[in-house]
Amino acid sequence: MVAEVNLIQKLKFDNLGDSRGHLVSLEALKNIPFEIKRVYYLVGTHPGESRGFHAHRELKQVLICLAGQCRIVLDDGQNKSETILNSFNEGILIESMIWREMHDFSADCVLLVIANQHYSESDYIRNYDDFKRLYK
Ligand code: T46
Repeated sequence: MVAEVNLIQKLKFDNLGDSRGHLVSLEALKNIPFEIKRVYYLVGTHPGESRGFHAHRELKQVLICLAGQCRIVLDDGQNKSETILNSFNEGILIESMIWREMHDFSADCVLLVIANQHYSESDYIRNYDDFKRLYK
């Protein structure tokens, strides 16, 4: 029997907050395991809309749900794993060549994404059959 691979790489960030509230600090090559070249965020995703449905050839990213929640599905071509992101001090690392889908966004979801590369459309693999072919 082949062991199931868990593709979810969780990152836990220290909460440096105090009686005034929370504070989380993200630093390249410290609690973010790469040099940071880009930060973007997804807000106001409409209920019932899913996002993603692509892989990246080189890009690595960390996803953190600052508010609300969403469900992330990762697929390496052989294994599928999923997790709910719903904590401002927990993230997941997505390595390159992982197919990702984002589902079930709550109306208040704020999804922060930290990336190790600038935006490049040529880094995207947006067709699942192409992804499977490249994976082999
Ligand atoms: C990912 C998941 C988690 C840019 O011009 N610059 C950017 O930095 C990004 C991220 C996107 N775009 C453009 C490309 C598209 O025309 O914005 C448009 C929407 O992007 P996309 O449909 O790829 O968005 P999602 O939410 O499906 O995926 C995004 C990221 O693109 C992707 O890298 O891993 O979030």
